[in-house]
Amino acid sequence: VTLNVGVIGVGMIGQDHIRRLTHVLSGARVAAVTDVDLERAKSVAADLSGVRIHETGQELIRDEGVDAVVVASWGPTHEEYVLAGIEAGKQVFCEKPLATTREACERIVDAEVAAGRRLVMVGFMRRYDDGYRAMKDTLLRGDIGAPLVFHSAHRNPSVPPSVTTDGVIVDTCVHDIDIARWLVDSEVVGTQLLNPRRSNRAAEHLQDPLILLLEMANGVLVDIEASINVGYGYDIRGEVLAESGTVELAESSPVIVKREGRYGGRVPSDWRERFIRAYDVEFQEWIDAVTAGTSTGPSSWDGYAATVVTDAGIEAMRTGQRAAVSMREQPDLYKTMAGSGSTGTD
Ligand code: NAD
Ligand code: ISE
Repeated sequence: VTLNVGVIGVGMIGQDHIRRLTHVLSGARVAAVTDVDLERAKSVAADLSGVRIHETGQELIRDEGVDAVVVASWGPTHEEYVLAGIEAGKQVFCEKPLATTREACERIVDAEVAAGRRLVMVGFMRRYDDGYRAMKDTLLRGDIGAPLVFHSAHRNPSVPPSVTTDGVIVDTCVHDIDIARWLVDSEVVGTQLLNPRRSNRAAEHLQDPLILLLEMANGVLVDIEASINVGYGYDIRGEVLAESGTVELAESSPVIVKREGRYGGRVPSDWRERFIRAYDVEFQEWIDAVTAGTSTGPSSWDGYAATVVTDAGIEAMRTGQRAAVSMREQPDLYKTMAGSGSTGTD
């Protein structure tokens, strides 16, 4: 059985996902694409065979030849497509963030609960990364005792001029927030934003780097350093200090080269290179689950939980004060979550 997938938004990650659905993974094919930039949709479709081009995302979702939908358009547009996917009863893989505000995420959670079954998976691919999985296994085994502090650094080589400081919290820190919830198995209850000395490499309007502090319900403290103009590469770092040891991500380079009295390895150039395997594993799990008529992975609830924190992070930035984080009661639909990417909460 081949799953016919429709892709909404064929920019950087949309094209990367189309490549993996077409050439890397099994059990799926791209049946339709759309983009507000129709010329871009046409040029992407030209490299594929038998792909329909739709003028709108809504039209693509209604296409009877589309079994499941990938939403890879800009964050503020996710809500309308995820809601339409749920209404059509189709499984939706939505790139992060699920939506850009708490209210939008709540509307999605409400619609999915009303549908009575899980239809949405959110693209928090770090949960499928070998490094983070090994960290989680170490913590679950209790080898180093209970976690106390999680240091997370998220460094991009550079960003387009359109990126704002709010966007860094909503689009970049959201990964660290999700992985913090998953690793230490607890919800965020408060957040603060700290502004270190600004990098000369950053555009005038940006606070770069920034530090977002998270207080978890189980007492763990998380510091997220987001630096988006480091120049030297795409560098994702993570270390958990626990009661009797630490666990941290290793460098991602598969080899170390020694020459002329020095040693070194490659720093990835961007997220596509750093998380290439994680995206593959994430998508294969989604394809397999959807084909089997089940659901898997980070849920709308996880998307909501992360965005509630990014909303609070923006509030903390505006006020300069700690912002409390409160979530609504978790609906039963999300209490028994299937799939290796899912996590329970406190
Ligand atoms: P991009 O700008 O390269 O591509 C987005 C595409 O969506 C563009 O082609 C744009 O024309 C199209 N688009 C915008 N609004 C649309 C609409 N209403 N309907 C249809 N198409 C629309 O951006 P990107 O870097 O590919 O990011 C896309 C999404 O993927 C964002 O939500 C982003 O946060 C997420 N993303 C996730 C990761 C990850 O690591 N998981 C990495 C990059 C991007
Ligand atoms: C981008 O949208 C991603 O999701 C990348 O994983 C992240 O590193 C980057 O900061 C975001 O802009």
